[in-house]
Formats: sequence, structure tokens, C-alpha cells
Amino acid sequence: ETAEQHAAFEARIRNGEKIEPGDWMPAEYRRQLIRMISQHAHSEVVGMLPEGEWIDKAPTLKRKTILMAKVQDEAGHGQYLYHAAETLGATREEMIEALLTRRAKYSSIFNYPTMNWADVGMIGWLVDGAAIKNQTMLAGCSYGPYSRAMVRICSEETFHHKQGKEMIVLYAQGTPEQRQMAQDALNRWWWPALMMLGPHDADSPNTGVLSQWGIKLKTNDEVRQEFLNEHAPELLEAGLTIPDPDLHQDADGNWKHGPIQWDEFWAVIRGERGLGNERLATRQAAQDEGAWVREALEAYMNRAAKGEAA
Ligand code: BYC
Repeated sequence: ETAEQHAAFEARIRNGEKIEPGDWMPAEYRRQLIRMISQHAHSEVVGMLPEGEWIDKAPTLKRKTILMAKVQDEAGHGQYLYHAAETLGATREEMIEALLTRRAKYSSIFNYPTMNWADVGMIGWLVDGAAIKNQTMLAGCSYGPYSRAMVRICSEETFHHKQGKEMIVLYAQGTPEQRQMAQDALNRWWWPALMMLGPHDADSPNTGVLSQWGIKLKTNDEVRQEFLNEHAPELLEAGLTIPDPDLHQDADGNWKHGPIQWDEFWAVIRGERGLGNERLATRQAAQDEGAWVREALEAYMNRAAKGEAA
């Protein structure tokens, strides 16, 4: 890597140009993108598990079809994102291996259990709401395939967000049991949703280089502030109580949260708290059970290459 190559690359970023597969890029730019995009893909796929558990328990056919469509969308998002990472030279096999051996992370949020039906609505409202704030920012990122994947993913996530909010607002106005179910879900998902947007900026080692190269256009705390400013007033308006005694609006109109339990965040990521071990065991089982399909495909491709396939 020469100083000239770096200077030309930095100039392209400054001009707002998209970097495309095959263009020259610093090895660290490629590494950071593979890390982030593959972790994002793993999050989509693991993210199917907490909600998928409720498909056969949905209270009505309408809710069931909405949930099935949502979970299917997450699988599609995983596909686009694995493909985006493949354009950087990562193989699907390496990425899956990194997930299953814990070398790659996935979002902390999916290690929390879904305890009641309102959790499905709360995930849509809060988790998809947080994801949209983060991903709208990433839609402007400097790597072409990732930024274009984000545009489509965000439009699908907007439906997910709306169905979650519609469900929770309805339950919050419903019977005492429904109101309690919605409140219980908020009590459990509020803090994990704030944490999911990543550590505070002072504790975020990757933000510097990601911002310099136009991958992250906002910091973790900036995105968290946007999330809070939209969701805190809407949850309160729905008649729910946000489980944070320190929550308040400052003189500039920004909503401020109390201290976040970062020990919990890191313990959840390491699999010491929550369902990390169960989630990975489920993915490992899916990998093992799908082995015969991959073998059959490979045998077919080999025969086709020799001109033998019918
Ligand atoms: N969980 O330097 P930092 C969805 C890690 S799926 C686990 O700030 P960065 C959906 C971080 O990786 C939404 N780990 O990192 C799907 C780093 O460790 P490594 C998923 C986390 O990259 C189904 C270390 O902490 N979205 O919407 O600058 C159903 C230090 O952090 C987390 C994406 O993946 C976390 N929450 O910023 C419903 C978006 N946060 O890798 C919904 C793409 C941080 O150095 N990713 N870490 O070992 C990003 O935008 C950024 O990677 C982050 C973190 C904002 C998440």
C-alpha cells in the first residue's frame, strides 16, 4: 500500500464517491467492512430466532401472516448482506465458521428471550426502530454494495417498525391484561434496545477509523440520541412507563437517559448472560442439518461442469 494510493482513496471518500468492488482500498477498510457487514448479516439470521418462536403461537391469522413475512424478510436481509461481504472477498463458509466459533459477533439484542406475545410487537417498535436509525445512516456509507443493501433493507424495516408500533399502541389501550403485557415487554426491552446501538463514543474503538472512511456517518451516541428523541415521547403518549427514573428532556429538547449497565451488555455478548449459547447451538444445528443440501449442490455442480447433468 503506497502513500499515493492512500491519498487517492481518501480524496475519493472526501468527494463523496462510492467505493465499488474491485476498486483499490486499504486492507484495513476491507477488514473493517467485512467485520461489520458479516456481523450485520449474522444479526439478521440470529434475529429470526426470538420472533420465529412465536409464529405458531400468534393470536390471530393476520398477526401470524405478518410475523411470517417479517421473519422471512430478515432471512432476505441476511442474504443481501452476506453477498455484500462476499464482494470484499470473504466467503460464506468463512463467515459462518467465524459466527459458530464466536470469532464474529452478532447483535447483543438477540440474546434476550421473548417471554410474552407483546415482545414481538416491542421488538418491531424498539429493535427495528433502533435498527432503522443506524441503517439509514449506513445507507449513506462509502461502500457501494453495503449502502445499496441498506436502502432496500430500511424500506422493509419501516413496515416492521409500523406493525410493532401498531400492535403495542393497541395493547396499551386494551384490557388491563393487555396493558400489563405491553408494559412488561417494555420493561425488558427498553435497556437492551438502547445498548444495541453500541458502547458510548468514548468506549468505541472502531468509530474513529470508520468515520474517517465514511463508513459511519454518525457516532453510536448520536444515533442513540435520535432513537431516544423519537421513541421516548411516543411510548409515553401510548400510556406506557419507561423504566428509567432519570429519563428527562433537556433544555435543547433532547431526551436524556440514566446510566446504562454496560457490564450486562458485554456479558450478554460473551454469552455469559442471556441465550447466546442456545442461539449458537441452534445455528450450529441448522448448519449440520443443511450439510446434505450443500453436498448435493456441490455434486450437481461438479457433474454440470463435466457436462453430465441433465
Ligand atoms: N452487539 O467500536 P464499536 C436488525 C461490538 S439487525 C454486539 O462501537 P462499531 C434486526 C463491536 O462489534 C441489526 N456487539 O463498534 C434483525 C465491537 O467489537 P469487535 C444489526 C456489539 O462497529 C432481525 C465492539 O463492540 N445491525 O436490525 O464501530 C430482526 C466495540 O464497538 C454491539 C448492525 O449490525 C452490539 N449491539 O459500532 C429485527 C449494523 N455494539 O467487532 C431487527 C451494522 C457494538 O471490534 N453495524 N458491538 O470485536 C454497526 O453499525 C456497528 O457495527 C455498530 C457498532 C453500531 C453496531
